[in-house]
Amino acid sequence: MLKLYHYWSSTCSRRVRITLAEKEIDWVSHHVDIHTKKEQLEDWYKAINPNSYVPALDHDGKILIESLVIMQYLDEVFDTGAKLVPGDAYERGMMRVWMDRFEYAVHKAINALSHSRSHSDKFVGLSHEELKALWLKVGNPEKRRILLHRLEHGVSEAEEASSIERIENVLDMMERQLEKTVWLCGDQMTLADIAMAPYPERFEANKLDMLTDYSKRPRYGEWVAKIQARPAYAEAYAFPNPNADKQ
Ligand SMILES: N[C@@H](CCC(=O)N[C@@H](CS)C(=O)NCC(=O)O)C(=O)O
Repeated sequence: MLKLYHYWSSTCSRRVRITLAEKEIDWVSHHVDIHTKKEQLEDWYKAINPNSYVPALDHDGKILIESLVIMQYLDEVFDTGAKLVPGDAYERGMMRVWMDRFEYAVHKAINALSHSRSHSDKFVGLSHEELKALWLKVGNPEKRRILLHRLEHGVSEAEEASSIERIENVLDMMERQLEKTVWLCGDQMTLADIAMAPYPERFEANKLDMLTDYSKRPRYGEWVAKIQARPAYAEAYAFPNPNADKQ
């Protein structure tokens, strides 16, 4: 059995759900409420993912973490649906270079930007001390340090500016690549494209106008429209917020 521990609106969960849909794989959902209940900080979940992050995959009792690793595992193990990893070793290498950029530049930067925008309601109703006690439970030491630092100092203007600069740098690289190829690694959509797929919607949600002005990067704009039009994207985004009626 294939069980995905995930959160409805998490970018990393959406990457994996798009992959599952593209590959037409059946899966069972275990929704982890990282927002209201903060289940990622509970011991039962830390036994699954010691970093206190979603997603995590349970394949017949074998646990795998890290969304980009899970996506590559799914493509390797399941011979169904689309083939999402290039057969050519160089293209496969480039796919991983793009995935690395999306993880270490885009994901980390949008995390800092979201913290001071759409995620701010996460912290309403909790005192400084209650939040500190929660963040001390975060499994990943780097994330724990960042959250404790943000609790005291917020996200500085300098950090916001450097986060935007890092994302713009990646979008510029995408623009140059997409002038030459239809998808990031050639004529076929690959996991590199899926790894980036959830972020344009995040840029919109966070009103980051400098990242959503497609007249500056028209090829990137076409890519966004193309990936968002895929049925697998719609399927991944259709996963409902189980707490919608309680919020
Ligand atoms: N490198 C990890 C990052 C996972 C990650 O950042 N997950 C976020 C949601 S997209 C999370 O679980 N955050 C927990 C929190 O906000 O406390 C991966 O790709 O799986």
